[in-house]
Amino acid sequence: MLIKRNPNGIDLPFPSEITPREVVEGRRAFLARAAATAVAGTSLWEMLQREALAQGAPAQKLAAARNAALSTTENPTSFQDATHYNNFYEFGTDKSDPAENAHTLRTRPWTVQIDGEVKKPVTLDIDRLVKLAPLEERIYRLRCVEGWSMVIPWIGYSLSNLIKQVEPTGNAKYVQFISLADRAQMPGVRGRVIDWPYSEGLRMDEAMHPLALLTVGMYGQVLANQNGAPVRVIVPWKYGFKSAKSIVRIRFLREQPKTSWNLLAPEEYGFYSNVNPNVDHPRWSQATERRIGEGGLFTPKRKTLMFNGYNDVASLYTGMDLKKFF
Ligand SMILES: Nc1nc2c(c(=O)[nH]1)N[C@H]1C(S)=C(S)[C@@H](COP(=O)(O)O)O[C@H]1N2
Ligand SMILES: [Mo]
Repeated sequence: MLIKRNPNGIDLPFPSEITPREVVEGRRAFLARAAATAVAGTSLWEMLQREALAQGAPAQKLAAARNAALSTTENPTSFQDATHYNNFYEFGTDKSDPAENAHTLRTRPWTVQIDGEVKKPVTLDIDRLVKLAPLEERIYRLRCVEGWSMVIPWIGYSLSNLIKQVEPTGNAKYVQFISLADRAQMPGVRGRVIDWPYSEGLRMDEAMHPLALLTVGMYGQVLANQNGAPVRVIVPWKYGFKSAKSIVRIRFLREQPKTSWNLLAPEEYGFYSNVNPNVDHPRWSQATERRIGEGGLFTPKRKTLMFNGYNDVASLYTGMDLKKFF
């Protein structure tokens, strides 16, 4: 079994580089889970194997130059929070489910099929996709429609780099992102929460905006499985659910694609879903947000900013009624 070297020969961090605090917290969590599953009848051997897969194997480092111009100077959320408070329904609906279950996701081999209204359709191997353009680190705010936010140092390149390579035809008006939906690897897909596969989409000009990030890493490493490995999009001016994880297909379309949350509750989740403090969700306000990791229940909430603070994108929507096209 490979422990310190991956097949590409890139050096991996040694266990000694893991901070004692993480080790202590990890061990405490492990013991708690061990106690819980011992009751459920799982053998200790099985537990240890699962644990090794989940966190024992050190993550592969990924080098990227910081794009300061496109990065917020706010303090990043801790790696622990960013990898243990997740929405990834393919692995369960609780915030802690993805961290616990996503170790079964196999991210190699992996291909992304790119087709539809393009002159050069291609099925790209993930290792080629990663090298298509220079990787950048961008520290973005991520605002979930549920009312919380994080600040995450993502690694990737502008999605426009990939789009230009496949040469969209004049008919390409929308881009659809389709996530993996494999019952064998994803326990959540065995349930009917969503009409799988998870699907999201952008208008072509939104997808071409430099801020739209094709994302392959975070915190100087490859993406954690629970954050959408091996490749996802990050669209920082939109609610988090627009940023599809573990993408296997990108389609260029004439018509607006059907998207998962919009199909499930069209009056609650619009196709655009730009972060907008002036348009409330039918069941709650969107005016404020809670920054994950920031104090407790009594810490005042932050004001949510129009377009999540990414005012550059406003020109994409001139003349549009953003209350109607929410
Ligand atoms: N395939 C897929 N992508 C998804 C989701 C999901 O359930 N499945 N959840 C979305 C939601 S609601 C949010 S807020 C972000 C969370 O990303 P993070 O866990 O990396 O912070 O992923 C989005 N992408
Ligand atoms: Mo979300």
